[in-house]
Amino acid sequence: MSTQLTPILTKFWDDPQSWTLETYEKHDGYKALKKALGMPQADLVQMTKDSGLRGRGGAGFPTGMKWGFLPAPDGGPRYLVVNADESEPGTCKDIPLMMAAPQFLIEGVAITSYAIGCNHAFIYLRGEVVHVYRRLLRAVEEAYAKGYLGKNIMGTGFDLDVTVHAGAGAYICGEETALLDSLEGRRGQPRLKPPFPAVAGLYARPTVVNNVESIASVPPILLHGAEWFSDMGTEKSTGFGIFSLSGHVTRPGQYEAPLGITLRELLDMAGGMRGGKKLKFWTPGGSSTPLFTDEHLDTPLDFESVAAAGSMLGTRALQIFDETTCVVRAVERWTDFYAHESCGKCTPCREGTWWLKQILARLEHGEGSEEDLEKLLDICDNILGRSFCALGDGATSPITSSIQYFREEYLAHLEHGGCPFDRNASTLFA
Ligand code: L3W
Ligand code: SF4
Repeated sequence: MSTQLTPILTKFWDDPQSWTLETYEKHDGYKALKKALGMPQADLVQMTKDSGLRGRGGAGFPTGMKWGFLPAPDGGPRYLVVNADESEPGTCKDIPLMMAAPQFLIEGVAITSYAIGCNHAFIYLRGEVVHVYRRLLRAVEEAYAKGYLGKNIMGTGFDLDVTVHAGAGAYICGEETALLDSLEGRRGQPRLKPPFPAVAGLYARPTVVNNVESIASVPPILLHGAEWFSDMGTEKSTGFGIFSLSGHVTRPGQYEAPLGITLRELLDMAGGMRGGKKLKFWTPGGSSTPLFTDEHLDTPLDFESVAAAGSMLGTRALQIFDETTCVVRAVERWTDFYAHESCGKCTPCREGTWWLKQILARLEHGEGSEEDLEKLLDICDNILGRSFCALGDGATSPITSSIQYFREEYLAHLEHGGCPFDRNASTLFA
């Protein structure tokens, strides 16, 4: 796998002033917007379709197709909402991108807004990251001052306002319809789909909701062409993406590479496993995606190959765990998170995640029974496909996959009367 074409979005992150508009302009910043404003809007949508860009927020839905779902203009407003509510455990790509090079996002917002006929775009950011909020406000301010946002952009007659909105800090607000409710000032809970936001989104108007990295990828695609992008990656998972590696790796961080790269190759880039230890398990796309093991080191990290191997590419959040980690403890920690973040709207997830948490806690402490494993699987079966949104489904992934690969380790807790791992030997979950 060649990684020569990357980095793109992470190219100048090492520059101490990487976040300024001046630095961005030195790296071809806003040339793509200038080009876009001279093109018919339909051509921009077509170019995005031709590039094969798929949503970088987890689901991988084709971006150009989503834009194409908007109904014909009726004279009323239509909106672009950027989902910057990055909260999936292990996912740390959008926040670093917005901190290091926020203008990629702002330029992408301007191009996308023009393409879909939107004059007011929103960036919905998770509430906890006040430093990112400040950085985005500053970046938007700089873009207004330079005439890249506001009235009559570059003298073309195109007007665009951008509002940065910080939420109150709830994982569920990363679900696009809960995000829209929250943005409208209501409690963030998922809406029934359809109608999809493309038809009835913010204030019941046609709305495109896209992830930060998806939108930030638009300016490079426009500058270099759809074919340049689709030549990277695989046939159905084109282009590049930011892979965030965390946990037991020598150099955790963000690694940009064409889709289809493998964990083995990414580990080479990241200096290998920390302390030369052995890989035990990992998440290909955050904790909502079924676990992989060392068997999957050579699985190409594209949407199709990861799905064929039984998981999901998700947000490319690779959380790496070595042989010193107790998988039951890791799964218990993730399940605590889901139980806490369940919005409570539907019974399978609200009640189910609570029970999963109780059972996992007793197993981890060696107080359960072998029957508890079947109970866990039964509850997961009652959540999966029966919950109102993807949070419920995601909560079951670490449990079912860990029992699939590490049943013996669950049983060892019962035999040992507690966790057989030495907590002090692991740098995680101490
Ligand atoms: C119009 C249609 N639009 C689909 C749109 C839809 C949405 C997109 C994908 O979940 C996943 C989830 C997490 N007309 C349409 C249509 N759309 N059909 O396409 O929709 P969907 O339902 O497949 O997925 P989703 O609800 O967006 C996202 C997984 O990502 N994930 C979660 C990460 C969490 C974060 C975070 O930290 N905030 O990103 C990680 O793997 O499990 O499966 O826009 O409207 N006919
Ligand atoms: Fe809320 Fe969970 Fe139901 Fe989603 S699955 S609506 S988070 S209770």
